[in-house]
Amino acid sequence: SSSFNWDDPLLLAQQLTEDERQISEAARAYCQQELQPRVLSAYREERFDREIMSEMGEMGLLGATVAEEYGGAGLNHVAYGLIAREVERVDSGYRSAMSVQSSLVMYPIETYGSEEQKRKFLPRLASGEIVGCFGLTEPDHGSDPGSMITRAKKVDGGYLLSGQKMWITNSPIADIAVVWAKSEAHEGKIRGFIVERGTEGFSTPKIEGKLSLRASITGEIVLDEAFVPEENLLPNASGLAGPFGCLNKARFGIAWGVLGAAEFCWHAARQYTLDRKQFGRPLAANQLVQLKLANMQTEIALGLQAALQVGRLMDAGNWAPEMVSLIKRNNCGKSLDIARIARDMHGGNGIADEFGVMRHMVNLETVNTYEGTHDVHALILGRAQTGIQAFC
Ligand code: TGC
Ligand code: FAD
Repeated sequence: SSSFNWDDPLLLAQQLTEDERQISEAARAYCQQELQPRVLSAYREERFDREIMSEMGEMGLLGATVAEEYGGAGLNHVAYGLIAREVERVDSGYRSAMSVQSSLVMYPIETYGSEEQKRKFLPRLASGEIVGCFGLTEPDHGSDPGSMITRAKKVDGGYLLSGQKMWITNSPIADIAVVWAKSEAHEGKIRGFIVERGTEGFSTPKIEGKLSLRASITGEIVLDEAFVPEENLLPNASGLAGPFGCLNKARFGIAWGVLGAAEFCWHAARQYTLDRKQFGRPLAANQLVQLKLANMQTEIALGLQAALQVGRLMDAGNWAPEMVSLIKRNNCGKSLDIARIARDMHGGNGIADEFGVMRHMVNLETVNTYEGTHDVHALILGRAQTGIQAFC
């Protein structure tokens, strides 16, 4: 038998390759040294520091799975998940910035793009020289993106895009936007378009007043007959399968990322209840407190094993989107519960931003909602086992 590691109870680290461990450690060092010190003021001031994208690019954290010939790191899915976990241990908003660039902008360009598009955009996205965003959600079409109203009209040399996208991570600072629209020239099918900053009729107003994910910048995309040249149409994606292909990757990263946030909250609650004394002894001496810590440890350990298994299956090409729904839903819901309980265990201090637990808690409200809400993923899993589509 071997000894029990309270913070790695099922020996996740031993199940990783040497390369994966090194990537995880390098990501953790960067995140703890460079991101953690910034997050408190960024959150208070509702600010995203643009240079973080360039730093992440330099560290090789953008487009981790994208091929090296296009500036990516050429890593496997497990390594991408480990990076997401380290970034989100600091803040879900920083992980959002990384996920969108990697899974929702670089991935579709690499997978659905022309050779020219890959050469033109991917290396600069990988280095963080340019920032991208992903426009699927609309003000009146969130869980049901198939009903979108944004349209592409064919004109000489390209398309005119009209419509509005809502709740778009990074849009106000984006140099390019991957926008999904119904194209009249393609039988009304959903197609992907790369819209470049500076295009007339393209604007990205910032959404103010978020009580969650405040260290991430979010905005709209407004398209008023914005001209997109033919060469900026993604040639190899048609229908909802285009954007969903990207979402599979981003949701997988989220399933790892949220557990980083949950680990932060669990470790903080453990240390706090060991240090804090009430009734003459540490809070951690109470059975109720130990029960909460045991539940956190268990859910995180199981969630990580599930994420690792799906990552290994993705790397082997033997996976299904429903597996991703299962871990995205479970790990987000469990992490949100863990953050709420950790907040409670900190008593009054739990509401102070210096302690970080309530920031994670309110961030996880968003993460539980975006990329398919907790309930939408239940409906996807319900459909897969009953054959009955319950959401429409
Ligand atoms: P449905 O009939 O299920 O499918 C339509 C077509 O799409 C294909 N498809 C998929 N392909 C690949 N992967 C998947 N996961 C897929 N899911 C569906 C499907 O095969 C079909 O293809 P085809 O060729 O037969 O047409 O479509 P539906 O309209 O009934 O879908 C319903 C539902 C609920 C499953 C879906 O709409 C859904 O997942 N809704 C949630 C929306 C969502 O996740 N939005 C995310 C916006 S992006 C975002 O939140 C970024 S936040 C980033 C950050 O800051 O980190
Ligand atoms: P709705 O779809 O209106 O859902 C509201 C409620 O109804 C939810 O509880 C939902 O589960 C429930 N519901 C919906 N349909 C059903 C049903 N059939 N049965 C039972 N319950 C149902 N989108 C992008 O495209 N790009 C981005 O970069 C992006 N970033 C985001 C960043 C932030 C900070 C936020 C908050 C959102 C972001 N989103 C982004 C949008 C996100 O994906 C949507 O908010 C999400 O898909 C839910 O859509 P909705 O907000 O319209 O909610």
